[in-house]
Amino acid sequence: MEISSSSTEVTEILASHTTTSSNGILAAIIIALSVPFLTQNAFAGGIKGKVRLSDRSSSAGTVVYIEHVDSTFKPPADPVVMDQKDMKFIPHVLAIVAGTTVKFTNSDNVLHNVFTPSQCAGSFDLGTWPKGESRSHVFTEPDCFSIILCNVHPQMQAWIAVLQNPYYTMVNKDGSFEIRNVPARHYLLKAWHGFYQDGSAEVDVTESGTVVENFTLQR
Ligand SMILES: [Cu+2]
Repeated sequence: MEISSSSTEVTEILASHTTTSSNGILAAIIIALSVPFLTQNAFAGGIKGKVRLSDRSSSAGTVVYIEHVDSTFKPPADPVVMDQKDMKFIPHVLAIVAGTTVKFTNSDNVLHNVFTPSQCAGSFDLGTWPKGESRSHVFTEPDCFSIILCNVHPQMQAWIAVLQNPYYTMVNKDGSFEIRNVPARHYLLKAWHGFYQDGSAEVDVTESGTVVENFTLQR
C-alpha cells in the first residue's frame, strides 16, 4: 500500500511540474523525444557471422534463424511468390513465417505439377496450371522445412523453411549474414541447409551491440 501511494505522489508531483513551470514543459518534451530512441536502443541488438559449408565454396541457400522467440507473430497480409521459370523454382530456398501464403506462379510454357511429400506442410499436391495462372498454399506449421518438387520434371526442387518468428535471414554467397533489431534475450540460433546437418548455438543478445556467431555445416 505504501509503495502504491508514494508512486501516486511522485506522479502527481511530476504532473504539477510539467503543467506549471516552463522548465518542466521543456523537460517533458525532452523525455517524450528521447523515449522512442531509448526504447529502440535499450531492447534490441544484432547477430552476425558467417556460415561455411564443409565442402562447398558457396553458402547460398542457407537460412540462419532464431528457433523460438517468446511471442506471437503475424504472417504478412500478402502472399509470397515462388515462381516456376526456365524449369526451376525461384527462389530455390524461401524462408517464411508460419501462416504465410505462398503463391506458386508458372512463367513457363509447359505445365508443372507442384507437390510436397513433407507431412509438416500437409503433403499437398497442387496439380497443374498454365502459364500466367497460380495456385496457393498456406504453410501453418512452424519449424517445417518442406521440400518442393514437380511431378513432371524430377530435376526441379526447392525448399520452403517455415519459421516461428521473423528473426531470420538468408546468408549471402560468401556465407555472411546479419539479423538486426533482435530483442535482447537468450536464444538458440540455428543454421539450416537442405543437404547439411543443422548448426546450432546459444547466443545472448545484449541491449546494444552485435553478437558474432560462426558456423561450419557438415554433410
Ligand atoms: Cu515442372
